[in-house]
Amino acid sequence: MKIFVLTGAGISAESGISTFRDAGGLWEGHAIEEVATPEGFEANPGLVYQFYNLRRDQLFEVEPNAAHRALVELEKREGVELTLVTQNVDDLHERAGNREVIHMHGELRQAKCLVCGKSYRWSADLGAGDRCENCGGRMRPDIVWFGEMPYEMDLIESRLGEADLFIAVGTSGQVYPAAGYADMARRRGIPTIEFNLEPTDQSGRFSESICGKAGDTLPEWVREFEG
Ligand code: BV8
Ligand code: ZN
Repeated sequence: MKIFVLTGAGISAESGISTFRDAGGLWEGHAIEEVATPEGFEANPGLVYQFYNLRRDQLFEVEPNAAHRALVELEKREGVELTLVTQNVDDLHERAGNREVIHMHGELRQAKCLVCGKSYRWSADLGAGDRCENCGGRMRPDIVWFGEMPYEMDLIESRLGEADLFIAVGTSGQVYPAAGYADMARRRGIPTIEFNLEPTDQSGRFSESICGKAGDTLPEWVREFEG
């Protein structure tokens, strides 16, 4: 059975990483859309470097939670082929043990060159003084900002086209193209289940909403899952 899972900030909430909605879409008084954009970076690179440095530092203080671990358990189930796509830029799915994690919005632990685009594993702070080993260009967080093309869209859409079941965990479904994946699954006629504190459904995109904290609801669902 091919299962397509899309996760958002809510799956990392119980690990202590605040979601975008909790922050009221603000960070240090700046709208996320202002900070997480190429224009915001050009206008105030120091602010944007700091925004991501603080979030990268937090990765050393948090652990995967029961919801992350439930997705590892699901991946191991006999007969399950799991595609895990995350909007999150943290590394908690990898640290929980999922084999393949598709980071459609990039990763805090990566940085890329503004000139040649080469991406590097990056766990330290990133700043204006850092240079690409390949071409000497300035570096930016390897994060997909608003207005930029998400990563792996072709792979994501081909996996979505083969899925027998679509699951969304901890996402408010407001950011596209990710938010459109549930609609695409629904149009294909496969079951679509969301795990969230509250139903986010605006347009009948989910056949089932399982409400509660993902750290409680997802492990229970996986335990009862019979494939
Ligand atoms: C694109 C990286 C073109 C950054 C992110 C005007 C100009 C330009 C673009 C647009 C525009 N208008 C619209 C757009 C499109 C735009 C968009 O959708 N904007 C929205 C605001 C309307 N999208 C883009 O720009 C995308 N690119 O369109 O390029 C294109 C497209 C296709 C093909 C060719 C070209 C790029 C979007 C990516 C932006 N980068 N992240 C960073 O992280 O700093 S998005 C960022 O916000 C996150 O990655 C995440 O994806 C999103 C927040 O969403 P969620 O993960 O859902 O988090 P949220 O806090 O919202 O919700 C948490 C949920 O969890 C809640 O529902 C809550 O109830 C629940 N929850 C909380 N606790 C728990 C829980 N659930 C269960 N258990 C719990 N314990
Ligand atoms: Zn370079």
